[in-house]
Amino acid sequence: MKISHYLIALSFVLGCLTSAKATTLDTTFRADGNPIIKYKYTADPAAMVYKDKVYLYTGHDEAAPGHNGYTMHDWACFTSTDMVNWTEHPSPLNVKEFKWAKADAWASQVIERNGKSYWYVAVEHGTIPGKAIGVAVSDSPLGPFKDARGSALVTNDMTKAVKHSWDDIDPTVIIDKDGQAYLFWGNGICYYAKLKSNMTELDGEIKTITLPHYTEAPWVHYRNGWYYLSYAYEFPEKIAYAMSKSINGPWEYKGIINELAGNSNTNHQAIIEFKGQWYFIYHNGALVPDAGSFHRSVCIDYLYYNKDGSIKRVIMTSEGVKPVK
Ligand code: FUB
Repeated sequence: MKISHYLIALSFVLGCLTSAKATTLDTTFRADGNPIIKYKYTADPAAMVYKDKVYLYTGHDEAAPGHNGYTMHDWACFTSTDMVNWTEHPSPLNVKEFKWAKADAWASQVIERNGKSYWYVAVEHGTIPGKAIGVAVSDSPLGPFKDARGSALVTNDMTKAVKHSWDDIDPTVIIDKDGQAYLFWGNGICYYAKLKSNMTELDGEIKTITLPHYTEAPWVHYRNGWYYLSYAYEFPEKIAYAMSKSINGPWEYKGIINELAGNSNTNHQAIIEFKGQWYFIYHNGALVPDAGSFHRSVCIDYLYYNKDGSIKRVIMTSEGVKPVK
């Protein structure tokens, strides 16, 4: 091992020790390119812009070195006003908050409505075999978040489109211009359903969307009259997308926007606009010492559109993005 590798590993260990403080204190850092967080493993980014600030929520990969599987217990929250200087806040949510769940703090998304923040999560259900979707609520996007229902919002016995038990993962929520909220989710098939205005109950039937080579990780965003549904494509995952003039479709497949993320089977994107610039936030497996599919790290690069509204292919970079004013 080269001396530089020792130094990187040492800084990671020191970073982990420092980040232990992050459970009770805010920790500030400046992202030095990608991955943006270098002192712990972060995955499944979801981001929200709220009151001139970006809130970045991530999962937390804690698998033992060499372990071939996810070990994820809590979620993390970071904020920034320029996409480069970040503050990590004390973890606002742990899978233990959901008494009906038994494990697995998988992918999630937070959205704000009427001054409350709603955090949709995928976890393993304690009594209904399979993954499930829960929702937590808080008066602040920094938490603390409390289980909003005391039960799962979606369980595996409610969805029958595919046979495996982990199809109810990767929730993403959008509130349409008319105020109607929609939940999209799914592994192997993309499900969606309306949410009641209380944001904690489904409103009507669960529908499916057929998308080429759909794996998981749907993310829906809106720009200039178009709805965009991006998702993880094939496995190992690239990110592809479809466009529609209506949130209810039909969705037209438009192609791949991100190639395989380095050293990770998954890629899991979030797409936001902040201060006039669009960002593609994803994870790769680039951070030593244990980099890989179960030790992932969040990265940020720019996202650009063509004149017709289609999305240009993302260029993943080591340098990342520059501070935005
Ligand atoms: O982090 C666990 C799972 O890996 C997520 O739910 C998927 O999107 C993939 O990133």
